[in-house]
Amino acid sequence: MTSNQKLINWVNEWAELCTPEKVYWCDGSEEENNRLLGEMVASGMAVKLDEKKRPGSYYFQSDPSDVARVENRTYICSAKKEDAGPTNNWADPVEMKATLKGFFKGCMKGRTMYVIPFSMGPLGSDIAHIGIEITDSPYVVANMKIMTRMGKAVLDVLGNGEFVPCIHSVGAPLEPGQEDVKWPCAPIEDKYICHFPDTNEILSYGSGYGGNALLGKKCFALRIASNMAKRQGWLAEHMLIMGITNPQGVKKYIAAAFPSACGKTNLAMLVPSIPGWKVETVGDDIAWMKFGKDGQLYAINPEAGFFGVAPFTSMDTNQNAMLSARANTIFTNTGLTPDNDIWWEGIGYDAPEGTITWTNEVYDKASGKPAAHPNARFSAPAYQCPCIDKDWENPTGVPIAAILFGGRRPGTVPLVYQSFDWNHGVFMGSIVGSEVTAAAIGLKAGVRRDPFAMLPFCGYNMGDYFGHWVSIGQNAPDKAKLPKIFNVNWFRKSAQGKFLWPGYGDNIRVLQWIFERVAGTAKADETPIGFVPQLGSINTTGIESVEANMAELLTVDKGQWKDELDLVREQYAAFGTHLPKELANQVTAIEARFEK
Ligand code: SAT
Ligand code: MN
Repeated sequence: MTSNQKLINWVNEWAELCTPEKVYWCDGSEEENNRLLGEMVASGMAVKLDEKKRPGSYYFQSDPSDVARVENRTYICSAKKEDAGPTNNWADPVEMKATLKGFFKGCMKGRTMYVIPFSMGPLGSDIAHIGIEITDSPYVVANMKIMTRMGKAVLDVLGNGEFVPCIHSVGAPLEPGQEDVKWPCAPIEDKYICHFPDTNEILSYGSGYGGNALLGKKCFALRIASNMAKRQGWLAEHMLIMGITNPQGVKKYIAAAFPSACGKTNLAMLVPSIPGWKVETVGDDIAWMKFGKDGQLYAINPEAGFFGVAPFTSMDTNQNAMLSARANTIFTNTGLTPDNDIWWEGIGYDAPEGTITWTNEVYDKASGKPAAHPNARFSAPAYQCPCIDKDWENPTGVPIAAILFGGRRPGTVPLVYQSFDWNHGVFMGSIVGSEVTAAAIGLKAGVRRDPFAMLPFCGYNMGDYFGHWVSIGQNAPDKAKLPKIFNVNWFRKSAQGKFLWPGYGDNIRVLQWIFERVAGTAKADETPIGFVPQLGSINTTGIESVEANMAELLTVDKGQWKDELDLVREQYAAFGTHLPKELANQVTAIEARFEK
């Protein structure tokens, strides 16, 4: 299927080490997809869902130990430890390769080695990149078919060019006669998710779960791509991309980064609550951004599908996600109904009698055990999204007018504010975080910082990453055309602990203010932390009861910000000499503005 000798040699080398029963090159066809899914149904790995209710869709239950990304088993293997920085696990690349070769030796015994050529981004786009994933998991093949552009067409575009080598095994060789399990994987202490930024390689062993196994996503499109982007002067970000059209038909695109559990997928597919406004989705998770010839920053969504959290997704909370998953979708670790459909907590109706849980037991609400694992997922093709943007596959990308950051902050942070300039915006990205209660993750209560929502995904020293963002602003071909930067906070609470802002579809009102700031029309007050909406400048028509909350939603409190900046100093101290002075300066500048 290819004459790329480097690729052929590489596949042969790994086949020799992993000793699969056979090697199969994926062509990406429908026929192939149906055949593999059919084989998985026959072997008991998958359940075919009801063809009328959920056409072309399949259900999987993972091993109970293999349900999420494993951050403590995830490594950045740069030559120098310092280049991984204080926020990543580091391992020596030579030692780690030797360890992994031990694990990979014979690891595909009794299984097929699939070779998956895939493109992150529209085929042939200047912003796109090609990877080849080797895997022994047909589940990975079926998911890569949804989440990326994959198959023969990618090899044609690749020709004799360069690719990012991605090697994956579930780490469960089969001895002759040994019966396979439903979800093969290795025990936690044998799982390794390793990135070699100096050679752009990815080696993943022991897990079949999404972010650990679909190597195009977090491993390539964020951890390796962030390294490539730093070297080449572009941005690989954990951001949604959406188009917003106002009632006059003017359209602007924004990119936005949020830590998990802030409703990023919901925002990307928002149904506006005010008439005349329209939201369209380019991507819900990752943005690759490069300057175009016209000096604007353009973004593509490197993915081709949504790998969304199922629980609490419903026709009320996110109808566009529900409709995206109406067919041709893979569901993992949800509940399964007796009539072969899926069910999960918060889907909007009660579980039918006889629903099976993700651990394959009969669901009993009274037991307190959920039907769906909290991290149960749907893998749905993006083209099925009713609000998919017409330019979502445009190889040029879409021009980004604004960048948003946000987190869950019950106090301190106003509903929305705008940075004074690029570096101040980089500062805002660097202090992104969500408040956690002590109970939530067993840590001290406080703000869990997640800079740029990239904490588990930045493939190099986070301090240098901040510096890269500063340099993007410095080296912009036309500084006037840089996106404007904002921070939003849908989660501010009153002294009584009540949310002050309704959220969901009403978030369009905040997006309207942002849209109009970019257009130069919305009114703002200059505060020490940035431009905050003037009272009355956020559209509250139809939600008049919220007007009484607006002053509190927009408050910038000197005492709270003193505490915030103390915490930022603590956070910044970890980066030592890698912290750009431009960011340290922001802290003193804000303090000075408060004293004026
Ligand atoms: O867990 S995944 O990396 O597959 C998805 C996510 O974290 O957003
Ligand atoms: Mn994500």
